[in-house]
Amino acid sequence: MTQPADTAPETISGGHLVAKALKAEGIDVIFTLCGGHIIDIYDGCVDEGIEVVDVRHEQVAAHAADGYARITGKPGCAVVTAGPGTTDAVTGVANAFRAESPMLLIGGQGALSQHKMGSLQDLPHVDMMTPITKFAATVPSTERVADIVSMAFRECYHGAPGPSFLEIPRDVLDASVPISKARVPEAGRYRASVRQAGDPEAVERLADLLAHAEKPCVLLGSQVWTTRGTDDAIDFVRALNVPAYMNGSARGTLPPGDPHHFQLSRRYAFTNADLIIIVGTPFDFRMGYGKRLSPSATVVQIDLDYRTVGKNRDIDLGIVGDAGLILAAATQAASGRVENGATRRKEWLEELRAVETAAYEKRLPRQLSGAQPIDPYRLVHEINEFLTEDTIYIGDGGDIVTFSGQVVQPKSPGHWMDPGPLGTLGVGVAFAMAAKYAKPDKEVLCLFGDGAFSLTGWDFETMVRFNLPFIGVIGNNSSMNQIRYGQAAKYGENRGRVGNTLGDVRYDEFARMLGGHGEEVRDPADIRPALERARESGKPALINVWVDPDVYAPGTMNQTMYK
Ligand SMILES: Cc1ncc(C[n+]2csc(CCOP(=O)(O)OP(=O)(O)O)c2C)c(N)n1
Ligand SMILES: [Mg+2]
Repeated sequence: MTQPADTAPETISGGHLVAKALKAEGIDVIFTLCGGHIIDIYDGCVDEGIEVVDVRHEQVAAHAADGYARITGKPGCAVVTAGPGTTDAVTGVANAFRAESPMLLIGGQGALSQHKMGSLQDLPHVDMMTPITKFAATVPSTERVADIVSMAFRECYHGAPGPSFLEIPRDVLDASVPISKARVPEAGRYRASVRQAGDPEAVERLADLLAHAEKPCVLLGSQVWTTRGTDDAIDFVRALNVPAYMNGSARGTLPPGDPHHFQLSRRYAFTNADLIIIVGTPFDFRMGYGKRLSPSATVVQIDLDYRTVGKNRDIDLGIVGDAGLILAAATQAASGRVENGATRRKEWLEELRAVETAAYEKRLPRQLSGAQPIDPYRLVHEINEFLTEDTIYIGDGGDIVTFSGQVVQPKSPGHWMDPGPLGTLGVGVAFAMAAKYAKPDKEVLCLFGDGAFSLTGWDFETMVRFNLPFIGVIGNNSSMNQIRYGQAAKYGENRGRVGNTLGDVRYDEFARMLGGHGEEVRDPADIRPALERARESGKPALINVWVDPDVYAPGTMNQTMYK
């Protein structure tokens, strides 16, 4: 029996409930590649004013959601279809998992009514996603759609942030239910503040350690940016006169040239310091699993995740919580003391500055090299000189990005993006997309290896379609050089060329074909003018820079990443 129209309850479909829940979280864009299983979400986005950015590969959608989270501080969202759409996005979710980036991937699924009957694109998505997410679930009914989306966001922020996954069966998504039966959590009312202050007694102990330290140093890790603890970190290093090193997303916390900004003397500092404070970064391969810290130093570790503190290496003091809050509390606790140790450390800072300057001067001739083919050091030097305070820098590649890690210094906080510890090639175009979308007033520059670019480069077309100008630079050595080095070293030059050779591809022509700006550079003197012209073009741009294929980064030659 049908009800007369004027008494019929107001109904809402699953896709529209998804869009309402995204809106409640403050999300204004989804990154997606279409499929019949998910179209009702698009229709909901139209109603809620959420933009749909459609990409050409689901990996890019997931990386863009990760990038959006890093740039905005809000979770990112990617929406992909069932089966291959979801498997294509796995790499992006995995990257966000290792990088502690909060994002939600929504995947389609066959109808519940066809569960396990062999429906189109059916796969056990939740089983696949469980090990690489903080939360993975199936939405069981239309009434619960918005509720479970809000649950997934809550789970993204448990401890160190990370990705969540939801699959929504097609009949659940397409069905309409009375609005009164659906739980629709309201913006700002379904989760708590995630800022966690450190144990006050532990903070007092940290202040004590600082008061007595002669040679302290601090490593500001990615969580300093994740928790937006930049100002607290700056206050801390200045008030207590502590030399600071930065990694991952925390690069740029202090500007280059700041008296407490150090980069090239890290190993020396870790070997000679008496107090080492590690903030918001794990003892993983990037830290030599903690083995490279002086065995006699007092080691303090601060992290959002209880499981990270003390993992792989013993520590003297562990504090769980928000980097910014804890550093601010430590500054305050130490400032109350008659002697906080700050003035005593003048010589230590001078000692490190001398090591830093010597390392810089040793490398400078390479950075200014006029050699052809171009020395990669010259390319990354030119990029570093070109960056402004408003340029977001992205690195996506092997050896060429290893070079840039030593030379490129972002000029502002939150202006450095790298894949993180998963080391995923192919994040570049996606991160550029997210960064330019979220911050249209910023300039975005991405340095690619030619291998890395070719993994996801077709989404350059998406940048053109959505008018997202950025400056892409390809360090083109026609090789997967970072891998080639290890092969040549192990098997000899003759056998070292297996599986790592790329064509001499004109990526500048590829850019032009897709409606962007493109230039080729062979002479190092032409790098700067080409960068300027790309900036002026106002288009997505690729500068194809031919770099010397037989020059390797020191990190690659030491094979540091495997040690
Ligand atoms: C998705 C993915 N596949 C493979 C690798 C292994 N890998 C690390 S570096 C590298 C070579 C990258 O080549 P390119 O981007 O051209 O940079 P180059 O080392 O030549 O400067 C490869 C294949 C990876 N990290 N990620
Ligand atoms: Mg290469």
